[in-house]
Amino acid sequence: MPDLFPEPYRIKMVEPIRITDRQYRCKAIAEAGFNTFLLRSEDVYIDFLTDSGTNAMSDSQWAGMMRGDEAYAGSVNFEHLVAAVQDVYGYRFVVPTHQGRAAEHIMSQLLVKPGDLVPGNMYFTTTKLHQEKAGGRFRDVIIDEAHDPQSSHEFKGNICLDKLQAAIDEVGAERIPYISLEGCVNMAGGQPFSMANLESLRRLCDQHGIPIMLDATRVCENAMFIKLREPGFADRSIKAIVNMIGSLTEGCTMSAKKDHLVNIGGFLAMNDQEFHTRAMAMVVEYEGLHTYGGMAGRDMEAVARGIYEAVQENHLRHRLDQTRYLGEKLRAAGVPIVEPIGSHAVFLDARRFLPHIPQSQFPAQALAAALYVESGVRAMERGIVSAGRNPRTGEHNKPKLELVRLTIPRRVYTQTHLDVVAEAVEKLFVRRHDIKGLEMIYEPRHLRFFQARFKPLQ
Ligand code: P61
Repeated sequence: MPDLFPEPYRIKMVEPIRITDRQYRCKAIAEAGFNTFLLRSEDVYIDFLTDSGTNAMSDSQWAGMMRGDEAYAGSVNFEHLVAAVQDVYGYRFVVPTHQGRAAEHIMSQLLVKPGDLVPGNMYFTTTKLHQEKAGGRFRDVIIDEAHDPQSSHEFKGNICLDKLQAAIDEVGAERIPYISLEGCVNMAGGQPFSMANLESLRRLCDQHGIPIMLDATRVCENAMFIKLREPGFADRSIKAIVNMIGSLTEGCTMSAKKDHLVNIGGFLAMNDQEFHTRAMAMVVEYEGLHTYGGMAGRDMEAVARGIYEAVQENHLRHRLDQTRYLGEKLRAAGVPIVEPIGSHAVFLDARRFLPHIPQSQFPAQALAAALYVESGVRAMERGIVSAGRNPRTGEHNKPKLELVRLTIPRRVYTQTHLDVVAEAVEKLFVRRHDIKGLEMIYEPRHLRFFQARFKPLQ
């Protein structure tokens, strides 16, 4: 195992977790309709469902919580939040929201018109839903390598400029309200874009007058990959790289529950004054006053402090090394994973893990359920269930990637926990032929993966 960057923190408070037996877990997963989102947290041993809101806050963030100014209007914590965003990201205006999808909602309603096309580097579930609800269509313009789990391209989050140019030629620049650019593309396996790609994208967008809106949810992790992999960035600070990304984009949506190391929070940021004025008018309808959005003062303080912790290089080195450690263990055991190992999670390739289960029988869903029964480890489906249906034809979207995400919360689990997860997956891989497909017996209309229910096929 190559050198690992150790934890740049020590543990001050612990939270007990419970180990259950297989019989108990068989019952629990059946009650949950074979959907790991429907399990009770108390029935989970190691929770790798998500890195969203599951991070451990620092002593400084907790201390900041005690400095919450809960005034309805003009909270000082809002000022701290705005100052931190301006300093690190460089955007002029900030509209606070309770989490990322609320920012996506406001942005989509204000910028996307019926019939518009929104190109992006692979879809994210909530982002695409809000674009569609505003009457737009999403077009995936990520490079082809991103759809190949075995391609080891170092910047699989890159946008293919030829695909984007083709979209512009097809519908005209005036029908493209913005480009949706995500850092460490979640659905592709936590894969970064390169600065060179962003600079070329900027040039193309400038030719056509199209803004770039960043999904900054995991952009600090993206910046660390740029520092590690892209020539010319080794000596730059993460803050400087994030600031450069900010300077090449017109604004962002942010789910602070990831890189910013909090349990709840988000924002929309932009440079355009008119967009800001309209977003402020809308946030009061859906979230709360424009100086708190959907957050308490204390939560804004935790985000403001988290913004600075998120760009600490030692934090990010350890973070990416934890993920790499788990991925390399699995790879060494012959378990099929998405290459290269990404930022926030190791993704199992369910197509190669369970070649006997066709995509119509939800192999990744079945794999996540089986892993829970095997070990009490909770993971998340990221395949055909997550991809939902085409809103026009009603057909299942059939993504090339059929994955199970083993997501690592920040500053929460130890290396031994990672070993336990690796061993559980390895054991399951040995007896993978026993795993059966599933049938969907309840399907919500939108974001179905959260609440869908399944039963095993015989
Ligand atoms: C996650 F299964 N992510 O990864 P909100 N953009 C990006 C995200 O990763 C993201 C949001 C916007 C989650 C939570 C989640 O299909 C799912 O603060 C790149 O969660 O509203 C959220 O930010 C939305 C899990 C969301 C899902 C949607 O686990």
